[in-house]
Amino acid sequence: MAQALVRFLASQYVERDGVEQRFFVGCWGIFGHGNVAGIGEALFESPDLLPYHMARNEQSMVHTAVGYARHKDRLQTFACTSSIGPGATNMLTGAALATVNRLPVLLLPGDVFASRVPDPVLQQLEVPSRGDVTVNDAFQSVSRYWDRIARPEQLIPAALAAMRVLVSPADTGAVTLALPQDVQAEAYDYPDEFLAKRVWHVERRPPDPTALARAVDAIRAAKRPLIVAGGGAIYGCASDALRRFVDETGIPVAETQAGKGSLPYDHPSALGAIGVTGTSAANRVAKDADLVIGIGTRWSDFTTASKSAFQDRDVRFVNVNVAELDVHKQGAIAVTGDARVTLEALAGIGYRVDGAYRDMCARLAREWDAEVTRLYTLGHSPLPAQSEVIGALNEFSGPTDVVVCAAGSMPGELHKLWRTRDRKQYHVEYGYSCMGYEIAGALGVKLSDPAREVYSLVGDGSYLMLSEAIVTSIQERAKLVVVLVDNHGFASIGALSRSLGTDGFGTQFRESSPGAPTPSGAPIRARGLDSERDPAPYLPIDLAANAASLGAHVIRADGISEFRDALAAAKEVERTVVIHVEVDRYVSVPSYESWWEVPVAATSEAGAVGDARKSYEKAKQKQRRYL
Ligand SMILES: Cc1ncc(C[n+]2csc(CCOP(=O)(O)OP(=O)(O)O)c2C)c(N)n1
Ligand SMILES: [Mg+2]
Repeated sequence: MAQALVRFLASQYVERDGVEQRFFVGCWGIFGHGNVAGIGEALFESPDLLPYHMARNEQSMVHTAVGYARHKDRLQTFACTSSIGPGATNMLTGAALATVNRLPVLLLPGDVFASRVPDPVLQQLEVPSRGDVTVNDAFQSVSRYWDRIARPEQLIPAALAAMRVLVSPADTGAVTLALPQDVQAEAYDYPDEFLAKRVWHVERRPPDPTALARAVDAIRAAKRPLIVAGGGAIYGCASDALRRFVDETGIPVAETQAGKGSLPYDHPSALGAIGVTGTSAANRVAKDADLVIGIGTRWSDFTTASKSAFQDRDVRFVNVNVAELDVHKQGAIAVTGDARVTLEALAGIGYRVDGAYRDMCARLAREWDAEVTRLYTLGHSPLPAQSEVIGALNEFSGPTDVVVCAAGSMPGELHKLWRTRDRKQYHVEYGYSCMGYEIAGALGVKLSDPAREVYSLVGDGSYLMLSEAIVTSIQERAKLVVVLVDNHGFASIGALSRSLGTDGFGTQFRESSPGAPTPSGAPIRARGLDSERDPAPYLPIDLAANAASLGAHVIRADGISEFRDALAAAKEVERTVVIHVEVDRYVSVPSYESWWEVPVAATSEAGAVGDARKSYEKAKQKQRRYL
């Protein structure tokens, strides 16, 4: 059965806009008893069908596959094979990330024996009340399609269903086919038609004319329209159509994390990031907009500033989206369709915003750009601010170089500050904002587009969580430039905690053991207390040495000028480089007229929590339902 599966996967092609390509470019894996003899034998026997890539962590290999798929606009991906038990469940986080971000990946966890003869097999979960449950059932909630192949012939409908979902722009995400280890090794006479080349045509679904007409009426009636471009605008390659539409109509454009890069940052209609991590320009325009046109966005709470971004009493929404799940959000006029085709259909509607509105948007965009320059050049000392690291990298990197990030304080700062010049330049995974995606995901980007320099921006916390992909990048000869921004802990959550009255509790990498004396002899007052008065020293972590031990070329940069030199030096190195730079954890980019709902304790002994609760209750009054 596994041999047939490998042949089937190698025979699947996608076609969009006349370009045909293989859908699966290879298979990542880590072997154990649950897959070594089945899928392992099939991959060993036919290396040309589906090239095998060895990973070191199952979560990480799914991130790599997903990073690849995102950079390829969802038209190509990898399969991922794991053993049973821990190897399988290690992929759960990767599966959730793929599904939340609507990115295709095929997961093939090994499973317990369908025969049940050797039960309980090594690593088998036993459920007293159910004979048919294994740990792989946990994938059901994080997969867009899930099946278990208990008989070899079941592979035929399951593999076809898997493909239907993986190539669907509306339904894609993680697909899981759990493969009982005995069934993998069984023989079955699969029909030739099942294994023959099959081309999946990815449609560009046009909008329904009556739905489009409703949208046009709403646009024509708008005085202060705003477009919010999301991931669908990028995956649908809608940038040119978007540019033509806004050149014609003068409608300003704000971008979500996944949609950043839809327009170059200096386009006259570009207002930059929107929402909690938005720019002053976009957030001010959002506040008064009377019509908001979402193009391929799923309206996360960050995009809507927890439903407080759009304050006009009568604001209405138009949603252009391939997914019905998204198209009806915000009580919108729903236009189900491909972003590019729909924008093209909106051309020539004879609408233009008035000059005063356009001038105001242009002024706000100029003011924002000046703020970016200020934050790029703060000159903070003795340690630089993170915004200066972002600025130096932005100015150094070429327009098609890619920046990859996922969690911590950097995604928000990048969303605000990164001057994007190419639609595939900005790769911040913020649907799941998963610590540990940064290096593994960057590896996927590099493999998908080796000509681009790929910069992985990773915090020290994320680095500690998952950095073994450095080893895999060296194995794959896929050079990454990892910018390791060290601030001795979870600066983002520390700042959030301070704003909620809990003093950064538990967010610094310091020695802590309540009551025990520190090496300096002073007692520690509280576990993980984040305060400059805290006597506990930072833990003696040398992440640069760690990176060197994994085989990376390491450069330690002390300050921004050395960081610039390091970037130049890194360009000349052929293998993965890690640039270690320390920043001041207390200097962060402020938020611009936005809010995010994080619930604050209604009762607390700590006075600061009470104050935070009052602010929280006040801010909540601005929340809208947009029904
Ligand atoms: C897997 C995972 N666990 C927890 C979180 C919650 N979280 C978000 S940011 C963060 C700290 C990240 O630390 P670091 O990478 O050093 O970045 P910094 O906040 O210092 O910029 C945590 C714990 C998360 N996003 N992902
Ligand atoms: Mg940190």
